[in-house]
Amino acid sequence: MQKDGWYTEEWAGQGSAISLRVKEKVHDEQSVYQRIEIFETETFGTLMTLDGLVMVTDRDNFVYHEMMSHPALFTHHHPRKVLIIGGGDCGTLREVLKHDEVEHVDQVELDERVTRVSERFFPELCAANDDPRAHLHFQDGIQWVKDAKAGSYDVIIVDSTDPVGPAAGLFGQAFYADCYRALNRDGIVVGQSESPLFHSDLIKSMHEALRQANFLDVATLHFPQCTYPSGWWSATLARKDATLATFREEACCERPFATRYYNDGIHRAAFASPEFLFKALL
Ligand code: AG3
Repeated sequence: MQKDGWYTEEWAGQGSAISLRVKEKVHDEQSVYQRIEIFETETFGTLMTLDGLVMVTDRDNFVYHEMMSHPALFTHHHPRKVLIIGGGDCGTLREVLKHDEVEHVDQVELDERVTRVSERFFPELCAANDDPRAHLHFQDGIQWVKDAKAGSYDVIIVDSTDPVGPAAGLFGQAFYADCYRALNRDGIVVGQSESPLFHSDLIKSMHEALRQANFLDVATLHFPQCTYPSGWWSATLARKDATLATFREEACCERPFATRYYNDGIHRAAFASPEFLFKALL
């Protein structure tokens, strides 16, 4: 919602909202799937919303995109083949491609318009799109995983919108069972899992669904995301046949690329469970 120079996302049922002061709306279109709007804000750079919900701002997207990618990629012993479901703004893709071991990334986004609009308004997030390892597909991610060859991916990253509409299926057991099959022996799936404060029921149901899909270990990490509901966000990881408690610490400390949020200390700290969440997940 835009009113009196402010863009506001009201957080349904939570009696709270985020507002950003906007200079102007620079793009507005209705794609086949959703309304895509771009605003220039006063202090958060460019903002993209989908159906009125904040997806990306220039200023804080690095936290989300780094935490959706590096913890999983530094936990897997040798991530070569990566699948990104959603992720149309390409911020996650850019982080994944920072890893030299990664040989091939398939990104499967339902709405091609999100990527085309991002190429224009978030060129830095799309800077790696021409990398020969990156393969962009515009189709349904649920079907893609269903059709994927067994054992064909090392890491699957589900960079989705909230669990409503077409994204709802990305949080369910049937989809996780397909991910399990599509993953290699040591494979890891990671999905954005909403706010620990507002959506702990969802996080709990994801844990249950991932365990039912046979994953051996499931863990949730959390990080600040000041423009998403409650300002606090999470990602939930599941690993096929090993624990998520250890990661390639040396490789992480010696990474040859820059990060702005993620490092080894953040990796360890992000998995520490707040007491209420720990109890909710028992
Ligand atoms: N994916 C997470 C979006 C969820 C935000 N929810 C909300 N604003 N109500 C964003 C895509 C970033 N690549």
